[in-house]
Amino acid sequence: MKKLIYVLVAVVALAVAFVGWRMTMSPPDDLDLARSKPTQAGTFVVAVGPESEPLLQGPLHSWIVTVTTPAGAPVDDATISVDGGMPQHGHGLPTAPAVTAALGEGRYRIEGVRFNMGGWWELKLAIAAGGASDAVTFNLVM
Ligand SMILES: [Cu+2]
Repeated sequence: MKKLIYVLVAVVALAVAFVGWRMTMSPPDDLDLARSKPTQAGTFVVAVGPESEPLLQGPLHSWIVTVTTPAGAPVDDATISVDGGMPQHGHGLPTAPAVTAALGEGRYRIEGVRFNMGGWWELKLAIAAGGASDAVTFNLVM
């Protein structure tokens, strides 16, 4: 019985140490922080940016997403869904951001974005337009 308790204590201690270690991990040195890039299959080119700077940790903010074809033509009929999280912490976004307006010229406003802690965040966009769908992931370090 005592042995079992020792084992349990050791397992809990290891789990706590692992979580602590993950929380304090720094992002990879070669992390791609580009705010504009082609989607995974090259269907679209996407640019993202907060609607207002500075980007603060804590409050809700809006982002502007600009979608174009590889040739640079704006894509105005896109359906965009937003996902993301912190790869090193194993959790998703604290909110459920969504597109609230198509602004024309391939621009869309995403509202409800919040980064509630420091570290490496991923913002993942799934984009469908004109019968094609593709996805892109942006990295951010808060
Ligand atoms: Cu986190």
